[in-house]
Amino acid sequence: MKLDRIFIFFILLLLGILFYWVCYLGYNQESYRKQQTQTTDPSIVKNILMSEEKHKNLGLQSSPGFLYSQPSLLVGSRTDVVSVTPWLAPIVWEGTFDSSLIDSMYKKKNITIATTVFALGKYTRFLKEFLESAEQHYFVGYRVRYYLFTDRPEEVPEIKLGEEHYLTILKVPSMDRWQDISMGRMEILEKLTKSELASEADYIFCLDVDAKFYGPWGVETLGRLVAVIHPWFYGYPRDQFTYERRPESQAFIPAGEGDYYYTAAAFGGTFKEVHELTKYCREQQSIDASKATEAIWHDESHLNKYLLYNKPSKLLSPEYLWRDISMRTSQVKVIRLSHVAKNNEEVRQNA
Ligand code: 5GW
Ligand code: MN
Repeated sequence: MKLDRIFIFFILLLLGILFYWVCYLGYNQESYRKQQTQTTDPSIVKNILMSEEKHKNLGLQSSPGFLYSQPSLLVGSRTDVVSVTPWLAPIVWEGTFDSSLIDSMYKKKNITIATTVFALGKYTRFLKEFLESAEQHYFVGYRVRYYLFTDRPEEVPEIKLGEEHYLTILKVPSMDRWQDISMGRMEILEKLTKSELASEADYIFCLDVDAKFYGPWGVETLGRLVAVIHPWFYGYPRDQFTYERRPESQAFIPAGEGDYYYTAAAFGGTFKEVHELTKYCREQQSIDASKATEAIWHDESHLNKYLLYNKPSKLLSPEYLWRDISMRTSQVKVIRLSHVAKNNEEVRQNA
């Protein structure tokens, strides 16, 4: 009788363990299956992507009912200038685009434009006019993040920024020699375009600080790799461009080669492209430096070589970086950004 009870007790215990084991196994398999479906179901992945990246992945879309002038295939609004390169990149001049149309298309895309500017030594004096005028004309209505590199943060003026425009001040060590500033700038841009900041913006422009905006600079300038035609040489034959002509420099461009002469005072594009460009310039400049060589126009010479063999996807006419506001020419109908007059001897004395 006693033995029977013990036997039944053991049977029940065994059944209990078995039941627990079956339940546990079943639960585990269930959760395993759940995990599998979550990570392998492509529609879920796609849905997440679509909701976050929808606007950015789609091409430019215009809206039904939005009216604008009919584009013509027979009559161009500009006949005095060329508005496409031989590799079919647009050259942006006033009159070649409809800003209300492109604004209506880019407004849907929720884009951010990073903008870098360097103000070392006495160049901080240009900041007030540069930033104040930018706030009047530069990507008004779009999200802009300025990254200002300076060795004198205390001299950065208080500027009232427009809606969705932000300014980050980044302190850098002082540099006196132009060679160091020129190469240091490329190195900083190379790092910035590879940093986590790259995920905070869609496009980047790198601009000189000794400049002032006088007219609109907007989404017509956006592209994969964007170069600006230098305001002095646009009518010149290529052999008169101030390319580096000495073969001992990495920036050497042989006679007979060349498309346009680009300025180093303004360039841009996507983070990936600007990273490649600035990395190249920094590398070539340091090879030159190791041979005690310096290209004739520093970073601009290397930038021109890069852009000769890595064609920009969009070119901006000299409207986007003019010589001087008091100078006029018939082709430049709108001056958007112009160098300000500066006393080189005075501002370049950084000591
Ligand atoms: C520039 C030339 C010689 C020595 C120093 C400089 C310098 C350049 C400087 O002391 N501080 C400085 O911030 N820069 C940065 O480099 C500015 O952003 C400036 O706009 C840019 C290019 O130098 P620029 O404007 O003097 O060159 P150019 O060819 O437009 O006259
Ligand atoms: Mn300049």
